Amino acid sequence: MEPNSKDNASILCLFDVDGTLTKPRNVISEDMEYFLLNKIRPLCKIGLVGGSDFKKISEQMNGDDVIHKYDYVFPENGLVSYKNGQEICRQSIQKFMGEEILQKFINFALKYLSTITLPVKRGTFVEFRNGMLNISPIGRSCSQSERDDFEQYDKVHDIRMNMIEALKLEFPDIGLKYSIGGQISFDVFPIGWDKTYCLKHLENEGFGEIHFFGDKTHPGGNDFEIFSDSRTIGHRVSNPENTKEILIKLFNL
Ligand code: M1P
Repeated sequence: MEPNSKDNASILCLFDVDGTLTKPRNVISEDMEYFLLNKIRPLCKIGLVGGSDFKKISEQMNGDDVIHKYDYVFPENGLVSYKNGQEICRQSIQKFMGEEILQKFINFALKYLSTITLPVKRGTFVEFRNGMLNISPIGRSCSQSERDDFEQYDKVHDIRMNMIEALKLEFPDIGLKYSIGGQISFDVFPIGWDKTYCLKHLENEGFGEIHFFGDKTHPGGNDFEIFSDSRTIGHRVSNPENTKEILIKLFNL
């Protein structure tokens, strides 16, 4: 497998962060960072697109200078976007939904959560981000082991899927989409504000090929839309080591 474009400068390799470049919730390994910045960046443009906000992405990618290490950085699916170290755009969910509907939605979510009992519950059940709400039945302030346990519990009891169904039923026509991307929560955002949103910022950048690498590429996963979008060449990865292997084959390294 080799990129089809003759000119590597017109290739963008765009990476999901969590599970693709880093182990879930971990910092990128020294080896992986060295490989990307020293072996891949000289060959093509490189970018990141994550569901998390900038703070979390920069923590996972070794600090705020991530915006200088990568040509493009798209936190929150690209609702916040950086190109060549500069912020170029910022979108917000409150602008899209309006305060009244936003509050009805948050109130319903909190009411629903107040009716379910889990093995443990902690705090921060609704996290408000620029471009999405992140809802966590256990609460985002849980410990790593509580987080791991919830993920297993959810696989058996479908806590997140059931809550999403209840939200869909209550708010059938407000243009929202739901995505389970991580271990303890799900994201809620306007339709079209999935990872394909970041492709808007790349339309006039002259790329011949945009290779996307992600681990949650199955239907319902938060990489699915961009992975299957006709504007990208999608690569399904199982972990950071697998991402590296695919890049080695792709560029004949
Ligand atoms: O990047 C994947 C997901 O990572 C986190 O999910 P969780 O805390 O449930 O493991 C969140 O930042 C989520 O928004 C994001 O989609």
